[in-house]
Amino acid sequence: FRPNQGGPTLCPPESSASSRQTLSTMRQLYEKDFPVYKQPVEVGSFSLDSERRFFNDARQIRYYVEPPPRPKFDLRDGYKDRFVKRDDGVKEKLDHILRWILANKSKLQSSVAAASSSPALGVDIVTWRGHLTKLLTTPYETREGWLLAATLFRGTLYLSEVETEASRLDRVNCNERHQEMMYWGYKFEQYLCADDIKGSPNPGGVVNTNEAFCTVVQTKLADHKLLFSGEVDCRDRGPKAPAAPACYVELKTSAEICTPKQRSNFHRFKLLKWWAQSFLPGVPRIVAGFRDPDGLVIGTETIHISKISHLIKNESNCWKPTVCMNFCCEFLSFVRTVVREDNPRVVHLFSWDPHQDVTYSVHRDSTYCFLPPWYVEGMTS
Ligand code: 0WD
Ligand code: CA
Repeated sequence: FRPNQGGPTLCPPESSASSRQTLSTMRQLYEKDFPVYKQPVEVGSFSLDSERRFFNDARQIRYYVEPPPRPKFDLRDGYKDRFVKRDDGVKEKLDHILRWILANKSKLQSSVAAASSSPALGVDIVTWRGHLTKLLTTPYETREGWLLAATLFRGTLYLSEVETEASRLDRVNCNERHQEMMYWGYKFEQYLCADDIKGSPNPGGVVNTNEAFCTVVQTKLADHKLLFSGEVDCRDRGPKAPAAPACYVELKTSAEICTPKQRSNFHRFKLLKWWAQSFLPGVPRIVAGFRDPDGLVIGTETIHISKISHLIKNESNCWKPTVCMNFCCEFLSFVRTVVREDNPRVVHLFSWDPHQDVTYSVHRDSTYCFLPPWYVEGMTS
């Protein structure tokens, strides 16, 4: 097998990378050695406040507070009267990251060799961590496809997700039960996070999903220099806490595990997503709250990211980290061979549906354009 065996006219097996039209997502193709993935380094952070305004600082950071051994966290509390939900119909694309880049332009560029062939920013790819998570899990995804818009500007490739019609329908038709369950994750955070380093959580407060603290990290996947940002739930506040991103803690909720079948499903499906999301930025641990069907958390467990691969080893037909990383790496190579025109007004739209190959289409001056004029002007001046 070789990645990307398209139709014979488009892509004979011996065709060079530059003539590839599609990319296969078949798992077997990616069962190779784990690619080099450099330890992610935090290069900055930013905050979004209760009105979703951007700040080039860490004002929204929260501190992890150990839960009691037998918690009784009611995740339904406050859903009706103390919940401010972000308007997810507003598509922010890469805007917050771009604002951060502009605000830190000199810091980023100063670390780059003056060679004219290298990208002006000193990185090959700029995107959200969440987009990379989707790429990592693609070889194992059987339900939801994705659309990723790519634009090459001053030698750097920007990747920004486009909502699929299927996910738009899921979003607008989301039923009441599901809406409430999406709140549970945020409510759990409120039980475990303090706003101040010496403070305590305030479960009586308002949950506002506009608020976010985001880390910006730089790393390298094989020969791809990456700069991406991801939302971080909280940090370790102990005196011996390591430097970011190793001090960060990801918080998750999941249904209680009562049967061997449930445990197996948790390993095979949920841990894949959890691992991919935290491994990428170098967040070392997850604190998971296990809840009953009424939204009551009665136990928590710390899961170390580095131990997940051992946890899943006994599972038959399970996912493999190397497949995830190799697919992501090959996808980025594929995009970089396809997108050659350096132009903020050109978008290559990469599209994937389960059980299909990745394909793409080209769009000029279209509604898919996502690099705003203020960014293009700010980077050019
Ligand atoms: O507009 C879009 N298409 C996207 C916007 C796609 C992905 C992310 N975002 C925004 C989010 O609103 C958030 O501010 O980017 C930021 C987070 O980026 P990320 O860290 O790259 O995203 P991801 O890893 O998918 O999610 C991290 C956390 C989630 O935690 P859980 O534990 O549920 O995975 O960010 C939050 C959520 O807490 N989050 C969101 N919050 C509000 N609206 C959203 C969203 N659409 N997506 C993720
Ligand atoms: Ca979380």
